[in-house]
Formats: sequence, C-alpha cells, structure tokens
Amino acid sequence: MENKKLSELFSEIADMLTIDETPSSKFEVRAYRKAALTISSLQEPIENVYKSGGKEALMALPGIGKGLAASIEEYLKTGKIRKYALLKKRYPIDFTQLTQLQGMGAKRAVLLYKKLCVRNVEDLTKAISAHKIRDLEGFGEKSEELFAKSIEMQQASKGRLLLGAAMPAIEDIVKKLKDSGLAEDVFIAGSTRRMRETVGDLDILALSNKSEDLMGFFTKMNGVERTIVKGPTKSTVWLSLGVSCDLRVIDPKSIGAAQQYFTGSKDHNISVREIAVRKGYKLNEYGLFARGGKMIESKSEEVIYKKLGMQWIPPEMREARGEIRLAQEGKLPKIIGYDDLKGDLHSHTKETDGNATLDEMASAAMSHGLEYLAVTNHTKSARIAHGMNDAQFMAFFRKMDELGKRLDGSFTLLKGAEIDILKDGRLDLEPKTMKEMDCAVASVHSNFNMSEEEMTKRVIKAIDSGYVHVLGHPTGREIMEREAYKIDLEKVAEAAERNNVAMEINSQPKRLDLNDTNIMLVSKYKINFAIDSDSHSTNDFSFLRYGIGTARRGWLTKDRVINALGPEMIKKALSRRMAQV
Ligand code: DGT
Ligand code: CA
Ligand code: CA
Ligand code: ZN
Repeated sequence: MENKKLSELFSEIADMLTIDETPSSKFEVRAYRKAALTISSLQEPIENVYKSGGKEALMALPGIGKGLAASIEEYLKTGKIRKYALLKKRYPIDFTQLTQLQGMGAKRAVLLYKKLCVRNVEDLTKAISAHKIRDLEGFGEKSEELFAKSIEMQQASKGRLLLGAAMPAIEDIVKKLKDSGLAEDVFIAGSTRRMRETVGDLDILALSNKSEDLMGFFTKMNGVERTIVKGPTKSTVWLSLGVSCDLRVIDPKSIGAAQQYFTGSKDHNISVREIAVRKGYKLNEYGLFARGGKMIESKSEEVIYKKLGMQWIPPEMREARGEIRLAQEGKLPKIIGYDDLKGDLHSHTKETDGNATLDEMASAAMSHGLEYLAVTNHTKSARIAHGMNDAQFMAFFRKMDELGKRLDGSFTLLKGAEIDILKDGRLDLEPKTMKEMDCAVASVHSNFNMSEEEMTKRVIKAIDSGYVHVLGHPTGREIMEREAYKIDLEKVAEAAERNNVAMEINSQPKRLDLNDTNIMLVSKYKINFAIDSDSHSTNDFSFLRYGIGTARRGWLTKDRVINALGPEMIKKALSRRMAQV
C-alpha cells in the first residue's frame, strides 16, 4: 500500500513550495496539501484505484486534478516524482521527520537549514547540544528546549504505531488469512484488541489444521518485508508498515486461554493468574488446569473468567486498573458499544481545511449510519486552516438551511463552529453568530506554552461564556508528536459541569483526546462526553471507533455520551446548556 508514502511526498512538495512563495505557488501548495489529505484518508490502496480506473479514477477523488493524477501515475509507475526530486535537490531537508517535532513548521525547518545547515533530526540534535538554536533570531531558548523534549518523545515512542494505522493493517491481514482457506478461524489479540492508542506489534491467533501451509502463506503475504521467525505454530514477520506481526496457531481446545493470555495486558494477566492460583488452579496460554494437571475448560474466555469467579471483562478494560475486583463483585460497568453513536458533533468541510463539500460530508455521515452531523468549521484566527469570519459563517448557515430542506428530515444538520479559544480566553466569533449555533465546539489551537494556571483560566473563561456546547480535544496532545499543554483538567471539568458543557473524546488517531486515563479522571464530575470524529474528509467517520475504543478504555457508559442520543433528543440536550446533566 503506497498511500502513506505518497501522501508524505505530496506534503513535502507542499512544504518545499512554501519556501519561495510566489502568487502561483500558494495555490499549488494548497492543492498538494489537499491531495496529501485525500490520499492519506483513502480506505483502499491508491494503486488499486489506479489499476481499476486509471487516471480517470484518480481524478474522481476529491482535490485530485489532471496534474496531480499525472504525478500519482508517475509515482506508481516509476516509484519517483520528478518535481519532488528537483525540489529536494535544492532543499535536502527531511521535512517529514522534522515537521513532526513540536514547534517546527516547514518555514522554520528551512530557516534552520539556511542558518545552521540542519537537514534532519540528527543535525538538529547536534545544533541543540551546541546551544546554537537559542541564539538564532526567531527561535530562542524556549524553542531549543521544546525541540529537545520533542526529539526525546519521538525517540521514546520509536517503533510504535498509531492504533489508526495498526487496526486497518491487522484487519487486512486477518481477512487475507481467512480468505486463504487455510485457517478455520482467525482472531485479533494484543494491544490492538485492547484499543491501546499505540501498538508495539500486531498479535494474531488462528485455528488451523494446515498450519505449515498457513505459515507459508503468512510469510509470503503482500506487505511482508521479511520473515523474522518461521515455525509450525508461531511465526513473526516484519511488515513494510514498520511493525512486526506475530501469528500463532492454537489448539482449538486452548483457544480461550490463548485469547485471554495474548490479549493482555501483562499486568491484567498477572492478576488473573494470581486469582487462579488462589483458587487452586494453574492458568497459562494453554489452558486452565486443576491441581492434578487436568485441563478444565479453555475453549472460550467467558468460561475461564467464569470459572475464576469473574464476569467476562471487555478487552479495553484489561489494564489492571481495578476491573478485576469489579468483575469479581459482578459490578463491571456496562460500557458504551461500538454501535451506540447516533451522530457526530465535530466536522469540517472544504470551506476551511476539510476536503469535501457539505453535501458530501452529510451523505458520508449517513452511510456511516449516523443520523445527525454538526458541521464545525474553523474560525478566523486559525489562519492555516482557512478559518471563517462571522459573515462567512452566516452565509454558510444559509447553505446548511438549504441542504437541510432538501434532506427533509431524513438527516439532521447541526450548525456549529470549532471556535478558537483565544489567548485570553475570549471566543473568536461575535455573540450573534454563536447564538445561531446548535453546536459550538471550542478548542485551543495556539499559544500552547502557557503556565498551567493561565491555560486553565483561559479554557474555563471560554466554558463560562455560555456559548460553548463542547470543549474540543481538551489537552491538545498529538500522540508521539506534541505533549498535552499544561492544564488542570479537574478544574476544567468542574466548570464544564457548571455550564453543562460536554468534554470531547476526539477520535482522530493522532489525538484520542481526552485519553483513557483523563476520561477516568474527569468522569467523577457530572459531565457529558462527546465522541467526535473531527472529520476532515468523508472517510474520517471511520475514526469514530477509535474514539469509542478510548471511551471504553476509560470505562464510559452510554448514558454519559451526549451523541449517543438520537436526533430528536440531541438538540434539546445541547440547548440545555445551563441545566443539570
Ligand atoms: P504492545 O505490543 O507493546 O503494543 O503490547 P501487547 O500488550 O500487545 O504486548 P505483546 O505483543 O508483547 O504481548 C501480547 C500479550 O501477551 C500481552 O498483552 C500479554 C501477553 N504476554 C506477553 N508477555 C507476557 C509475560 O511475560 N507475562 C504474561 N503474563 N503475559 C505476557
Ligand atoms: Ca503486541
Ligand atoms: Ca507480540
Ligand atoms: Zn481542532
């Protein structure tokens, strides 16, 4: 699958084109960025699109014109893009790597290249150790520290993959193994099954009475770069995706025990095994055994947990955070299900930084099984995202009214915005515009480096304004890229409770914000949560399951999630801003 590589190439072309900005390059930059977004959010491999319909099919994708289609074709045929190579010669900068650092945009990367010959993270690390950044105009000591910290984070998370990349990859492999006809059944295990936000390696279990053939097939699949170990019951391969994958063939009578064991987490397993020992059993990946060594029952996880005096525990909760005791007492919360969302309260269209029209987004939400969608474009302060001003919002709302009429009750559109919370806590739109909204999301997108006290005050001021329905991505972290800003989430939750503002669980794979532990922290307060896709393209609704997975990891029940309400209830729930939850 070439999507990731190609989308990175396009982003880099855009980055390099910004260096010598000309009137025409501005347009080009935008076109390349859009194309990068389209390709990275595409569900199927770009090579398949091309194979099935040639350049025409490519041009049917949003934001792909003739020229871009030709570049994609060039890349798929030759593995290269000439334009990229030419630009790269002039600017030998590793933008993909560098711009992942906090506080580093393409422009700053270029400045560092021009002034200090920094081409990549390695060069940057040297420049930091020599304290060369702090004396540079436009950078300073703060930037130097920020870069150092960000590099450290990048190193620490090296080799882990975002859940949003791991899940489609593992599902693709499971499908191939099933379709091979060499396995009776195939199961996902490990951290992917637990919906952890990042995944170290992929774990798959299979039932097969042709295990050698299955292993042969597995090690030769598309997407396998090399085989690390190959045996009759366990093989490990390295995927071109940049992660390894374990496949284990399990004896059917042990499958429940194997699923329990290889799903983890390790800490959860250790506690479960202790309980087994206390009851006079032995538990391992092969089964649950009585004292004499006789296998008791190991065909399903349910029977194993039951035998140990526990309720079956959803994989997302198996992190040794108190779930075992609750399961023993029969008091596990009934956490929200993957089909429980009825709508989405945060999305963008091409009027700002999305890549699809209002109509396209609405129909994509419908095909995803949703009954309503809040369209929440960026506001004017978010310049990179082409934020809209008050007049533009009012015009856009008329457009939404028109589409609303055409939809004739088959689907509900909610008017909204993702309003920037300005540095001083004011909101980025006029009250009269915000009063028109069914769903105002408010988020911090700038000035991340404040003290905890200042940031907390800033966000609470926005919540207290009375105009906000949802607090967007409340900590601002981007996994493996940007740390959360300092903020007292409990104080924020207190304010959210007071104002009946929902706190968001943003489903974008790199955000998942709030995360599991923060959800647990603030769910003590009487607040609602909103699990949003923050969609920027028609495919992004599929991210919702990662938000739901995160909510499940935070033990959330359906009644706490405002967009689990149906379309007839949601408007009412959103309008009761000042009422009790
Ligand atoms: P990852 O791959 O780092 O994202 O995390 P996991 O949880 O997928 O870990 P992995 O792939 O090393 O192992 C899969 C599961 O196997 C793990 O969640 C629990 C189980 N496991 C692995 N090593 C041990 C161990 O030493 N003791 C116990 N009790 N379980 C283990
Ligand atoms: Ca794993
Ligand atoms: Ca593993
Ligand atoms: Zn945002």
